Amino acid sequence: MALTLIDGIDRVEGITRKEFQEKYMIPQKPVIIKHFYGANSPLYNKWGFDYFKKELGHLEVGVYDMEGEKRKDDRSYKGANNKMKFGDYLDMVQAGPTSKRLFLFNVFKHKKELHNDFEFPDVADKVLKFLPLAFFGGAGAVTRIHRDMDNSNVFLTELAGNKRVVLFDPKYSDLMYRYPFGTHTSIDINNPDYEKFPGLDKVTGYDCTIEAGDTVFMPSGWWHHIEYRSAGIGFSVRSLSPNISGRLKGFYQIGVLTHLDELLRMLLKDRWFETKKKIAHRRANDAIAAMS
Ligand SMILES: O=C(O)CCC(=O)C(=O)O
Repeated sequence: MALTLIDGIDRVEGITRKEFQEKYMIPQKPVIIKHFYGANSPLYNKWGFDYFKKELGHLEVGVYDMEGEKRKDDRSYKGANNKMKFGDYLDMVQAGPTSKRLFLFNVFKHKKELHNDFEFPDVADKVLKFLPLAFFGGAGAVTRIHRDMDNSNVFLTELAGNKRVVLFDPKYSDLMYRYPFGTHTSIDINNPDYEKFPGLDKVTGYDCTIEAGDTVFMPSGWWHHIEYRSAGIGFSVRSLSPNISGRLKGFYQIGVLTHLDELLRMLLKDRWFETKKKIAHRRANDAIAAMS
């Protein structure tokens, strides 16, 4: 039986600050905004595969491929296991399906002028304009389900191609078997194992597709799973959580919890992962019991 996913995310265009704050930021509700940066923005008209190939194609990048890798269900993948020229990588993703993804490659560091190509619309406060991120992937690539460690709101814009985005409210974290000390889970949203993870039966997510020109607003702490339907380029800007406790949680997760997790993994090895699994299951069982 498939997970309960609904197609209920609002789609808007030309939203004002007041409307965005009232309907989406304050209630922390996802929304898809068409041409968020203005239809004439260079983001939509200049940034694309050809542009990046021409400007940055010569650089060597670290490409990540999950195949053959030991799964690290309870944490982020921090390293890239293949090196290649950025231009060759872009040719490869355009040529056909590939699970190879490029992340942690900072195009803005190599081409500072890119910062001048976008003006973040005045819809949110505490926008981390200095920290834009770019994501590249081929058809079939998957960004496995996670929440962002810094607990920020994310404005993820598709610049080329299209991708499936599945979102879950953070209120379901326990029922989704979130590992403690982190922002990951072992659940597979396309093949839910209800015997192992019975809490999934009580979870409802949002399922949508974003096309080139769409920005999905993923509120602070929302779980996201992303599937590249075609070769794609994504761009994201973040803003701090609208409430102080959300911001503190982000700082705590990045500044304390993640380091403690590394330390305990080093000291206890596999026993640490087993302990985390037990805690995740205990929390899920408590959440299920509280609902019945
Ligand atoms: O588009 C992607 O590949 C990943 C985006 C993402 O996970 C994020 O913006 O937090």
